[in-house]
Amino acid sequence: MNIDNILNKLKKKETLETNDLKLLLEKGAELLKDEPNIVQVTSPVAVVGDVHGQFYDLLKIFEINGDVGDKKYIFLGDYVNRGTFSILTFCYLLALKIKFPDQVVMLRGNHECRPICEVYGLQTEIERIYSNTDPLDWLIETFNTLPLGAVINNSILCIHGGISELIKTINDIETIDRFQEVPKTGKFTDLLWSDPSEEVEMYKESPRGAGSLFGKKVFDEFLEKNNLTLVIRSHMYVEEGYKYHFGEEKCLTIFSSPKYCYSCTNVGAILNLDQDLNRSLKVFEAVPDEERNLSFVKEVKK
Ligand SMILES: [Mn+2]
Repeated sequence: MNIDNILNKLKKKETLETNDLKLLLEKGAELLKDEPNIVQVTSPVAVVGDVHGQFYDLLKIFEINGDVGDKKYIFLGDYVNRGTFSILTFCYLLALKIKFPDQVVMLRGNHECRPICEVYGLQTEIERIYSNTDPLDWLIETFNTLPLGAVINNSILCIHGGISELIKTINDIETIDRFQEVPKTGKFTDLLWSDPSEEVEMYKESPRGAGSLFGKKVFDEFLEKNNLTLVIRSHMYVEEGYKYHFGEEKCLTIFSSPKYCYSCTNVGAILNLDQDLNRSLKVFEAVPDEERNLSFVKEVKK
């Protein structure tokens, strides 16, 4: 498999043949499975939130913020579903990971999970493009190897969702068996599903039906116990692309799907951290609808 050829193909929005797709996913999984649950990263680094199959907007991120190869990136998960180009989006990032293993960190989001992909778009996309749903099985196998978090310079934690009553220390994340489907409850689930809430002090059941809401009190305790200055997470639609919670700049949501679902009014954001961890947020608008070419999508197979 020639990774440059694959990257060029994907960038041109060409559909990968099943053989190439399978090889790419296997190679990616091989690489990801050797990473720890929490990947250690040193700055400078850029952090990107949910991209949800919005491939044109993902390419725009690299255009406005610099390519992998010149720059290190952490992606917070939710690569698939909602948008039209889930396979392209995930495969492109995975191909970059294979080409530049030390410059790309890909975390698992709650959408990288079979039941969610059966309902919110990925399965339908596979049925439209390929003659059977084997690619879904291969994708899920690769999702099951994605790491759960990253720590930047020993002081900033990146996760998809949030903290958990069951997780007191970062070491509690290290002990999770992540090579499986996202369970319905527990530490693993909370990391991928939880949200901050100004309305609660401690923990409360989440209206999402998985994970929990966590309040300022438990969040501050978690930061202190783990010597952290900031938690960066995504998972939540935010109109401005980013949002600080709890009236301070210690819990940050980054959402990177502008015009979410091609219908919302939000902008996307990414965070750049320089060598000394100075933060700069970059906000961007979606690629206009008329520039999104759908002609490569094959006809529905009868
Ligand atoms: Mn999510």
